[in-house]
Amino acid sequence: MSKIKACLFDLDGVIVDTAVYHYRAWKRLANELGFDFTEEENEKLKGVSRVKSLELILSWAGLEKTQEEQAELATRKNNWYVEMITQMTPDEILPGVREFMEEARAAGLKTALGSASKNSGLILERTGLAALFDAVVDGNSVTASKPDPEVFLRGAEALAVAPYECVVFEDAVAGVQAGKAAGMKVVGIGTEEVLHEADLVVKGLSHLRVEQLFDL
Ligand code: B16
Ligand code: MG
Repeated sequence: MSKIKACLFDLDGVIVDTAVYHYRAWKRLANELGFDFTEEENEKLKGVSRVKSLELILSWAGLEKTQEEQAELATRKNNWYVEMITQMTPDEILPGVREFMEEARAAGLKTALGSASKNSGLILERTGLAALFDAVVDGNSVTASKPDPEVFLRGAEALAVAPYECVVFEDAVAGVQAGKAAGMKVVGIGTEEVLHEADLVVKGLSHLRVEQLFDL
């Protein structure tokens, strides 16, 4: 008998591709401030909190801002981002996600979201996925950013299961590290080259069957 009892899903890059909206909004902010950043630099923002993302972007441009200015810039970016995600539809759910979650729930597994985003509620509502989650832990309820395990430990707690009974699904290196630091199994969504610390790597949830979780 397998010990796996729950699935903890990251949001951006696993359930939906909101990275493209984050990128557009951060780029618009950078351009308004008179600079730009590369797509390669943008990769470093994945899975990282809003405040930390802004700090990184400003450091790439060599800009220093006061706390008040930083708060205003983060709000400006978030307003553009929220404008975009408000237009999201269920068509933007990544391939195989709904089917995998339904299969997991039918197999008796519990499900939770473990995301750094403070906008996860709106995204789950717009995509119609909210009802498939037994618990949501996101940037509104955690203080430490991935690779700290807090978000996933809180997810296990909310589902009343032990960490070793959970599988984390993550697309970011920091997220894979957070899952491992929590003492959980981790399925990386992406490439083996980048996510080699995961227990198993697949291209997307359409390439995975729930029964494979029981062999991890
Ligand atoms: P927000 P995840 C993360 O989502 C994104 O990957 C990251 O780019 C973003 O800065 C972070 O959420 C915070 O998002 O500004 O909406 O609070 O991958 O942890 O689901
Ligand atoms: Mg992610």
